[in-house]
Amino acid sequence: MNILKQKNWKISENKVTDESLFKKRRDFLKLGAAALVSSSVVAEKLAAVESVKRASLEFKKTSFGKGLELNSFDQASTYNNFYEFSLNKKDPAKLAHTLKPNPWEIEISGEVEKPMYIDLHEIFASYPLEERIYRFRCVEGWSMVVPWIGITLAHILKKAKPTSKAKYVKFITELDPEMFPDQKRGIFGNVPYPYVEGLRIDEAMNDLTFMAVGMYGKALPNQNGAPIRLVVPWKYGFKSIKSIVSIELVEEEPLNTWKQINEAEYGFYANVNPEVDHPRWSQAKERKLGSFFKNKTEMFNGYGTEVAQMYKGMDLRKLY
Ligand SMILES: Nc1nc2c(c(=O)[nH]1)N[C@H]1C(S)=C(S)[C@@H](COP(=O)(O)O)O[C@H]1N2
Ligand SMILES: [Mo]
Repeated sequence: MNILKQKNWKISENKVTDESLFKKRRDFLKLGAAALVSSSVVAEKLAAVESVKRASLEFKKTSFGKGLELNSFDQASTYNNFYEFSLNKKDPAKLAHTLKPNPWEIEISGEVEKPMYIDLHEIFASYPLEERIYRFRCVEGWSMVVPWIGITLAHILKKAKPTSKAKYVKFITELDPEMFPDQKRGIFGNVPYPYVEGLRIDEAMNDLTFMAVGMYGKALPNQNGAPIRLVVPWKYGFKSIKSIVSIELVEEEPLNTWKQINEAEYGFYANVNPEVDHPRWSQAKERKLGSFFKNKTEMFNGYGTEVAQMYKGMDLRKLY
């Protein structure tokens, strides 16, 4: 996404890149590789090694997304928005080895009868994982089709028993500058961290709302939000927050990061809508990764049957 409020010098990533490549070189040497030609070769080899290491998952197939043509694993795992690493979409795949997804806990707090910490292993052990093939649409105008593996968010929330005051759900990404190089830069970073997102409680409980722990048959690559990230397929991609450590049930609408950065351009709801243009570009069409032609954007990204009733009576031009 474009960050208008920032000057170009803030976007320079040289320092971060150098540091990360240095560490990567060390890691790679630990793996027993010799004769390194250049740091970019190291980065690429390391990324390859990491993708081989991803754990295979057991899951059941579902009918979600039947008939859609999948994007390749390569496309989905090398073209990423993950600002905690970089603004450049090719970089997270090379830099995300600093993210340590194990061990990992999610805190569930706020308006719940049973506040708790859930260990990621519990999620793997206590729920049957399912695969859901969803369309995914970034607000920037690109899209993809991904086979996610995970469980519904409703499964997790019900465990903590939301009270009647729980009107919204607030999600927070891990804050750890050792894992996320852009967080080291504090207020000079690209985004105010930690990254925050939110959903209305009925959106959070909708059966489409998914917590992914894997994709393409295996655990999530770090750059796609390991070990656990949200996937809300009828909303623009920035709602699908990565590497979540906190889920808080709250009474008031939480201020999500992109709305905080630029409210005129990014709202709370962020439902995919071909009729509401971004102030700087049209949303009428989109380009699927890897395709030459553009397609028409679908209202609610094609999920209107499942979600349109939640927005009855709302002015979706104002509540964008
Ligand atoms: N924590 C965090 N979550 C994030 C982002 C981010 O920068 N940080 N980018 C968002 C945006 S803009 C998009 S399009 C998707 C990209 O997910 P992908 O890399 O798996 O395609 O992640 C979303 N979640
Ligand atoms: Mo995005």
